[in-house]
Amino acid sequence: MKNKLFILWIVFFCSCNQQTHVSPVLDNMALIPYPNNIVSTNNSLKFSSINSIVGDQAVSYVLKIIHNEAKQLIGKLDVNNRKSSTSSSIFIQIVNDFNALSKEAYILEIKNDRVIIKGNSYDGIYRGWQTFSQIIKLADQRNSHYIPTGIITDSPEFNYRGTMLDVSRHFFSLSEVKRHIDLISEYKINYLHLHLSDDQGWRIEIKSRPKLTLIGSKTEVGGTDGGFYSQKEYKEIVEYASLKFITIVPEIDIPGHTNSALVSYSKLNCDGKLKKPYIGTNVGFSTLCNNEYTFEFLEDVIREISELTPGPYFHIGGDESHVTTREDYLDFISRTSQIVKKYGKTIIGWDDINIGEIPKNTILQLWNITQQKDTNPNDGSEYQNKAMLNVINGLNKGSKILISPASLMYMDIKYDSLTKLGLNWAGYIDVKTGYDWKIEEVFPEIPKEKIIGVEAPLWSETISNSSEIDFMTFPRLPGYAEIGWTKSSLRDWNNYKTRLAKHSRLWENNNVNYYKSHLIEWINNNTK
Ligand code: TNX
Repeated sequence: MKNKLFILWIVFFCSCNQQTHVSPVLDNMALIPYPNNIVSTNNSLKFSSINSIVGDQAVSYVLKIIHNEAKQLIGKLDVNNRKSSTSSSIFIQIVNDFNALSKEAYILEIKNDRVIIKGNSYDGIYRGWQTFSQIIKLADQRNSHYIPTGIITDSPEFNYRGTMLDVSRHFFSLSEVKRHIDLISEYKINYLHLHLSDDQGWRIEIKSRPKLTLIGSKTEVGGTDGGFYSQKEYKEIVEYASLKFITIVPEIDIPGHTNSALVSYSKLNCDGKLKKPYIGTNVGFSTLCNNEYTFEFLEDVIREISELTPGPYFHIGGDESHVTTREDYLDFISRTSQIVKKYGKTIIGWDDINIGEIPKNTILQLWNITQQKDTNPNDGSEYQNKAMLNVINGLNKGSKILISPASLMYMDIKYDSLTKLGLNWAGYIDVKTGYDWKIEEVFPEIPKEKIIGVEAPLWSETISNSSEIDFMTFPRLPGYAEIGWTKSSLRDWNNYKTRLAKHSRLWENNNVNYYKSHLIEWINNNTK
């Protein structure tokens, strides 16, 4: 009897002990995007015992960035310049000897007394840090000082995992853009495309063309005040994003979607007269005039923006130019492409630009897919919308493809018929529709090596503040981030939705206004 009691006591003691010390195994954590390889070692690390960040001179740039973030997450940390790991530290190291195709590849090793993050570049080390920081944020709140041990060896499926923010239909302030960068960065998004001009407003200072901001920036949809980023502010956005290893892609949409330029400079209009400002939401009614003045103008714009932009891409739009003649459109695409090339950037354009003379490495952004099938006018066969014909034509010209199908990836499309914000021209996109598809199944015609990645655009006809940006972005964005990062063979809706459910607590902690889709059994602070 005494023995039995003793055993019972041991069992009781161990289970109590487990409650305070043992966290879930590493491969069960609700990580998004899910890493491509996790080996759990079934121990735990008391992360509050970490008291320093260690690395040598070669990593000092990224070490400083990580230190700044880690202080907020873990608390005060010392920085030590050393070439090897010590206990109670996060050790970061550049290694050239692991076989990784991507500069974002990393190895994250969580031991019971230390953390080691390795990459072959700063980007990789930072991605490893992001995974570690998500593990801490997801750690069970009742057990918050412990996280599970193991080794994550990870690298992204696609090098481009982007989102787009339309700052033209509605203008968003510098702090709203920074907030958005913070939130998308949690999911390893690495490109932010800014739609800087459209009919309703011009949003970036061009020093040689001051009327663009004096006149063209003043309006936005609905008649409220617009705004613009000074060159200094734009640089601040670029810099802020770069600290999270996010590259800014600027877009100046031509030759259509240009009313805000046409209200600023009369010579851009073929009749020489200024247009009236536009605050509605129609598309396809404006065009630049195909004349020499316009090309001098475009050269000024492209030169100034390229000089402010360290990233490799310049987006020239090219969509829905319904009132530009085909001949003029072709001139616009070929001449503008040459200007972009002259300033050292690679062209991205909406898939419409495939018909133009485009340089070999041009990137076509596949967008025009709705949820209905179209009929091919040539032979009556069914095909999956105009965009597929555009993309196939572009592939034949040596283009690469950025995947942004409206019916699956547009974050301005309503979740369902009851969603107050958003549009529904491409159907409805609830969390499952947005996540539960595979690029190779939806677009079997596009060879994988021709796909640079994915981008989820957020158009802003109906969206005018941070809370509305959040609502359309979450919970869909994490799914797009995972489509871009995680091998499709490892992705599964049922598994994903249980992981996603645990992210609501992270959003609530940051006051993120997310759509509480009934497809997800949300786990939040109040139910903990
Ligand atoms: C189509 S996507 C557009 C935009 C609109 C969007 C609304 C694209 C290249 N053009 O001008 O804002 O639909 O969903």
